[in-house]
Amino acid sequence: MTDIPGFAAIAPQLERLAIEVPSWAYGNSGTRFKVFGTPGTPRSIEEKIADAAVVHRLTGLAPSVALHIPWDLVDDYAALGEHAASHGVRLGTVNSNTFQDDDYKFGALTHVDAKVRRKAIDHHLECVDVMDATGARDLKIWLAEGSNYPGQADLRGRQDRLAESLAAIYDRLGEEQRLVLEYKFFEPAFYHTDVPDWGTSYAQVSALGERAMVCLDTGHHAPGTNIEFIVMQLLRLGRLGSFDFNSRFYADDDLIVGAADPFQLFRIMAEVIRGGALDADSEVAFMLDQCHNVEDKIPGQIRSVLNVQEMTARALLLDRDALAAAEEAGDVLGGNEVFMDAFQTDVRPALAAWREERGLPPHPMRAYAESGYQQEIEESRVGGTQLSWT
Ligand code: AOS
Ligand code: ZN
Ligand code: ZN
Repeated sequence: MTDIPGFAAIAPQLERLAIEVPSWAYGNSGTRFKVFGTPGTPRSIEEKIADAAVVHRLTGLAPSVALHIPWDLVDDYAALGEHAASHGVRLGTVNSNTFQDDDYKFGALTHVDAKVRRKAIDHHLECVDVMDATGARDLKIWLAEGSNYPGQADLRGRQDRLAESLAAIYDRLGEEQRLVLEYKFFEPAFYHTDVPDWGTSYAQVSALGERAMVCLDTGHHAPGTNIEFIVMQLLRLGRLGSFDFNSRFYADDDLIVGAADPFQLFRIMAEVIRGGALDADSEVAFMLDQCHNVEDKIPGQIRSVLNVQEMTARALLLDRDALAAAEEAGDVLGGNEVFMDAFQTDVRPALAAWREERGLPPHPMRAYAESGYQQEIEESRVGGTQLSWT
């Protein structure tokens, strides 16, 4: 299959890699300056799912689609689930939204007014109803809450109210369901954010119970943060629930994962593997959280899952015995060389062969370009309203 030593041995773990794609990645998105419309953009959640299914069909890597409520609101989630199944994918994580309602200007789950908190809690309970209907396991919560000026808010009071609100949501979960709390160091609030870092998310979810976990979005850290250390620590503590993969040059750029810093993605995947998150019994969810502002969305998603697969394969090739020997011997540069050898391995030809063996196109990007799907949706999806990120 390949002349890369050890490649055949990594196949079982590689086989397990599944990356959930976000429904919002298929809609138009942009910055606060401009949202560019792209021909062929879906006009319904059904069309988003059809597009996501193309990503899975060509890569074998993306079997599920994350929903966002209320953007993906429908009357009948069982029917939506059947629609997904008929396209060869399933519905995944349900993402809540407390960032687009005027009532939440000064907070949602942390708001000083109990009525506003109740409304925000009720929204999450509705998300759990959706999960019941679709069979989703995870409720992912990202909160746009915080303050812009010192003195604007009581930091401690907000943290206490957050704990109470999260407990009310957690209580509603079924036995197989999980709450996953995402952290982000800033934006839209600029002075303080109520869940700014993994430590706060960890403290909050630990207080809830065993089915509450942390979501690590790779774009949500200050520049220079050692993200793989956080991955290691959360896995060590048994609280890494999920990843939101993307990449960033400056802030929360939501660019294609692995585009800005492939080496960082490799280092993250090395800790994922070291911490058992690719083992057969792992419950860690791998998701994309990206927006494709100027590139075509479907190939943007294909490129993304391929990038994760490539860095996973390289990280699986890491010679752990040689690494451990070098580390124990205090061989600084020897250990680094073992690490870099794995990172520098070009796994693309081996992965192309691996795909062919599984009946997948060896070059999914090329296969998409040649499939005619892009032209087809550009021609057929006229009329109606294209969906956008919000
Ligand atoms: C926001 O910055 C977060 O990354 C969220 O995970 C996500 O992008 C948003 O909630 C859309 O679902
Ligand atoms: Zn995210
Ligand atoms: Zn984000």
